[in-house]
Amino acid sequence: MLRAFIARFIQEFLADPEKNNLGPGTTDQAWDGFVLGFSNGADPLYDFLKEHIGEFHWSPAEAFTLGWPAAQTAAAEAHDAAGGPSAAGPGNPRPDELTVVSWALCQTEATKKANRAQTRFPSEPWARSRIYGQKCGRSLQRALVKALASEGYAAVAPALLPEWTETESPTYGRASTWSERHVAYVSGLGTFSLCGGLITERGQAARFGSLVVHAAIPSTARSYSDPFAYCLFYHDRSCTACVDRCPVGSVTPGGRDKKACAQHLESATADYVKHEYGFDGYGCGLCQTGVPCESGIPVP
Ligand code: B12
Ligand code: SF4
Ligand code: SF4
Repeated sequence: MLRAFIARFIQEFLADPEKNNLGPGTTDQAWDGFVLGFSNGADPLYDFLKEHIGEFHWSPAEAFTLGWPAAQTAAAEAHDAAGGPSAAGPGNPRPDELTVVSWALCQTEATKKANRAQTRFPSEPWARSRIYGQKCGRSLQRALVKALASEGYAAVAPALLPEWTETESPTYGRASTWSERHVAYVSGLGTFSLCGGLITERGQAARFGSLVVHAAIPSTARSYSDPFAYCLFYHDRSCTACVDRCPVGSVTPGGRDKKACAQHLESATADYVKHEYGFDGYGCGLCQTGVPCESGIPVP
């Protein structure tokens, strides 16, 4: 029942042009639908992520406990306002009493088409989706936390916590305390790829969000065991399209140079976006558009 409530909530949120848009000066939609997955807070893969990425990566229980004071206040306010059920529960629930809700917001055909035509810098809609689409995604996270509180379920959006931070993984370099892609992977949404993006059933051209809710919701089945199952390069070496799309050589069959990507993204594209499109932003995503995994799973 809660699954359906969450899916309906996201659907209705995205159907509202006041919320789902590419920012000032346009009425274009930011996101064209979504893919949704669920995983249990006690899934052993969350322990694996601590070994794999670094001890700093939060388990769902750690993230929930960090956000609990604010979640409790929101739940109490929702209770007072609506007279509905109160989100009762301990501040330190058992991991198996928690569910991670993870979603991918899918780029529109117009944004993908515009980015396909680019060879060095992002198209305007893609750059807008990075800034204003992200704003929409964050509003969705906050609104869903509030809606769940009104239903009596305390929830926390880990990536929005003030404690969330980027840091360095001993093995993988630039990382963070809550990796939305890894959470999506655990929640059955898709697999990693040669260029690093997560490929979902709607492809790589997407942005991810998640929250941890104090409720037991059945997990989404992971239809893969190989973490790179949906990428053609790992499947049969038949594709390296993202290597060719990257304007700065960040993607190679031997691995990725995250620093080259970050340098291009955060410096060169920021200057370009300001100069060409007139707003403070950045973006790239050339490796996620004009490639076989852009809009679906390319592996037969
Ligand atoms: C730091 C960061 C960056 C850094 C580093 C990127 C990186 N690869 O980690 C920089 C600035 C370079 C960057 C660039 C971009 N980013 Co960024 N970024 C993040 C951020 C804030 C944190 C990522 C993180 O914690 N990574 C953790 C490390 C460990 O991840 P990793 O190195 O990729 O993990 C590898 C290993 O785990 C490995 N692996 C090996 N063996 C195994 C085995 C198992 C079992 C598993 C599970 C994994 C695994 O596979 C992974 C892929 O190679 C997230 C937001 C968030 N909170 O998650 C967005 C995020 C990853 N970025 C995103 C996007 C869209 C972009 C850009 C396209 C920029 C843009 N918007 O135009 C580019 C794409 C670059 C690329 N090729 O992936 C999206 C991802 C979309 C997608 N389809 O995957 C995210 C999730 C933001 C969002 N909210 O949607 N980003
Ligand atoms: S473009 Fe090809 S090699 Fe690159 S991630 Fe997509 S399927 Fe894999
Ligand atoms: S986001 Fe751009 S710079 Fe970064 S890996 Fe992809 S194509 Fe290369």
